[in-house]
Amino acid sequence: MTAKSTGAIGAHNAKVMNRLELTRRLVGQLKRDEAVIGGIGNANFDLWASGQRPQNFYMLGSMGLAIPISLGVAIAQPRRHVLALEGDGSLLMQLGCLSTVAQQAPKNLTIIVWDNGMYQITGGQPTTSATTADLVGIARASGIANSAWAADEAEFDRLVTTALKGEGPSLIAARIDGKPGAEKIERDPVQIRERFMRGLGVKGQGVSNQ
Ligand SMILES: Cc1ncc(C[n+]2csc(CCOP(=O)(O)OP(=O)(O)O)c2C)c(N)n1
Repeated sequence: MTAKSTGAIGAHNAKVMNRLELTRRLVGQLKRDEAVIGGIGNANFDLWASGQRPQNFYMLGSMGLAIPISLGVAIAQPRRHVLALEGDGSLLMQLGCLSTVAQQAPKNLTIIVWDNGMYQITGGQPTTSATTADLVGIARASGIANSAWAADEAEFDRLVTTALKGEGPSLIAARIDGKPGAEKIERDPVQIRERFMRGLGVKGQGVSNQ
């Protein structure tokens, strides 16, 4: 049997959805100043296009850091719900973070994985999730028991609603189409950081500006 024929896509029956639509549905459920950390590229672009909340942070430059950053914020502010939005390629680059999340087990952390089966922004090279790797299976085996593929938009909404109740950590994976992110974000790291710190209420509380 070839690796391809055991492919992850055959391992689940999730509908192929659209990242911008799902991001908007997700943001529409946020009512309590939840922090949202967008991963590099398209995850960020669609988060930006869904409305620029001061509690949003947009990672620039390095793949795989939306979840580690979210874990830190979730530990620092346990009363605030924190969501990480990450692409499949970026998660695959930083898989160890899943077991760290499971070990630390913050109830207030939700991970959303946008699985388009490719490194889209650099030219559409296929990721292993297009064929052999099942990201939900990896998350469960890493210790995040509360991990699921969203079968369709309605189930995505339900999974988000449940996750926001704060019995996490949880991971929701969505298969998405190849539509590029809707808008480019402003690439101003200092402004992104300052706005986020103000949005989280930590600006001016002895946190270093360096
Ligand atoms: C550490 C690192 N390696 C490579 C890159 C180049 N790079 C930027 S985005 C990207 C692809 C990201 O893929 P994915 O997270 O699946 O998001 P998609 O582009 O498919 O939306 C790559 C390879 C980078 N920025 N950082």
